[in-house]
Amino acid sequence: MGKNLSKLFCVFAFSLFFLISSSAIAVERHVPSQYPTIQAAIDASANGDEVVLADGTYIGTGNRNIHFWGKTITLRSENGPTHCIIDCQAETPCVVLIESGAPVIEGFTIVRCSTIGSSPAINLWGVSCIIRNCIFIENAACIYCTPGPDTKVVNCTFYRNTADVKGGAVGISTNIHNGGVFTVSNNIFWDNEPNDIDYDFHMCKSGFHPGTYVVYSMLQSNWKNQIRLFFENCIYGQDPCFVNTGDNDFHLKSQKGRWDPNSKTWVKDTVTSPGIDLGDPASGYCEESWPHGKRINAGSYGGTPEASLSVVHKGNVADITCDEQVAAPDFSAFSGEWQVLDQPRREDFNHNGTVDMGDILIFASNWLKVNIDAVLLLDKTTYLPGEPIVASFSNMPGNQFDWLGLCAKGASIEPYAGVIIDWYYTDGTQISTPGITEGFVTFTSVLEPGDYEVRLFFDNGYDIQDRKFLKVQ
Ligand SMILES: [Ca+2]
Ligand SMILES: [Ca+2]
Ligand SMILES: [Ca+2]
Repeated sequence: MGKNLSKLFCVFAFSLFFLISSSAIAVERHVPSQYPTIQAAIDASANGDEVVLADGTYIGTGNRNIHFWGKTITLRSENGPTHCIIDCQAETPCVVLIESGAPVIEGFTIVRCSTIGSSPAINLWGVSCIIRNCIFIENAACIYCTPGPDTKVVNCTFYRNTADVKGGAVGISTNIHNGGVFTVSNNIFWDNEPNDIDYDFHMCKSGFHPGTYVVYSMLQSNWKNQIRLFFENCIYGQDPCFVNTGDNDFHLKSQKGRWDPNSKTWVKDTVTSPGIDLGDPASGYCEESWPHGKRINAGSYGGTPEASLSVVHKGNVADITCDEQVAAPDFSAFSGEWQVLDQPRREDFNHNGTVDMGDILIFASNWLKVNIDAVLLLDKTTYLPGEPIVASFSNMPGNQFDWLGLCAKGASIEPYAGVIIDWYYTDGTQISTPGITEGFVTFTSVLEPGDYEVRLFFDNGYDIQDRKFLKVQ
């Protein structure tokens, strides 16, 4: 073997050893099958490990007042927050993260942590932590945070939490650490006392914190931006349409369907939550079941196969990899999911609760299709009453009866009688011309001040292909 070749071989062998050994380092530690408590599993963990909790309710010593000891690990549920509950029974804090490590906490329902005036459910001190897909219910303050360099609370639901002074759901301070950006995105806050999120200004005497950003979230109160606390692309005071708060079912209602964990089926509602497709456009939607609207939902199930279905038919149902074509990688992902389900799966295309022959047929009918979404744009987002609304469209299929409709924002998708205020075919008339794939129509209805949307449809159909919101004021 030549010198260079043997050197190359050594590099290859070393790389292979490193790959194998580094993949062997990360360990899944299961509670309660391998470790009796959450703390026992964390104590045994090294950086990179995952502590995975089976469905169940976790109470008592070792399952509250959990310390991460500065470890960068993931603490997650096996099957999402619906049946994985950490109940602190009004005792000391659930989770304490202090000063080091960059852990992830994912997929729990966290209830009854602490009493008013004591520690909150999760106490962060200068830690770059990600908390996602969690539900916080009836805690005495949920998250008290001195943000680390990059701290995120993503896709969580906060319901009926209470703090003694400020921030029933999330409180922020900067008293010790030089914090970084704290991002609170894609969340739903509802019925928290005395309010959803707030700054503890008494604690802001030292240190520097560039800001907390609350983005793409639903809040009950109409917040204004203030020093170090900024709200962007949020909606305020609108009912999130939870399925059943009395039964702790925080799935969002949808006329297209939402997962019912009791019957393990998809169920259709008479309303559609405004939290569906509300999340950050930069957040990944691809794990959501189709129709996902090509946008992540707000709340605890956003970005998961359990996310409630969108009314917007963007993308292709069989494009599991979300790369705009149905090809071998999609089949590879699909064939791995052939089974009866007790959890929703992206691959259950027809939403009947199993990945089966019906889904195979849907997959086959979409095989090798390349997707190009129809696109709708408005000339403005805010109009005066009576001001023309110009809606342009492109990538349309050119059917004779492709059409555009104007209606109230969030109006029912069925029945349509009385919902559509004004409509035109793509030729701008109510007579129609075939072969038009791009162009514009102008709505001239005099609208009362309020929130509206324009919807795009194919061939006299009622499935929304794209929509844009507008305000008249
Ligand atoms: Ca969605
Ligand atoms: Ca694909
Ligand atoms: Ca199916």
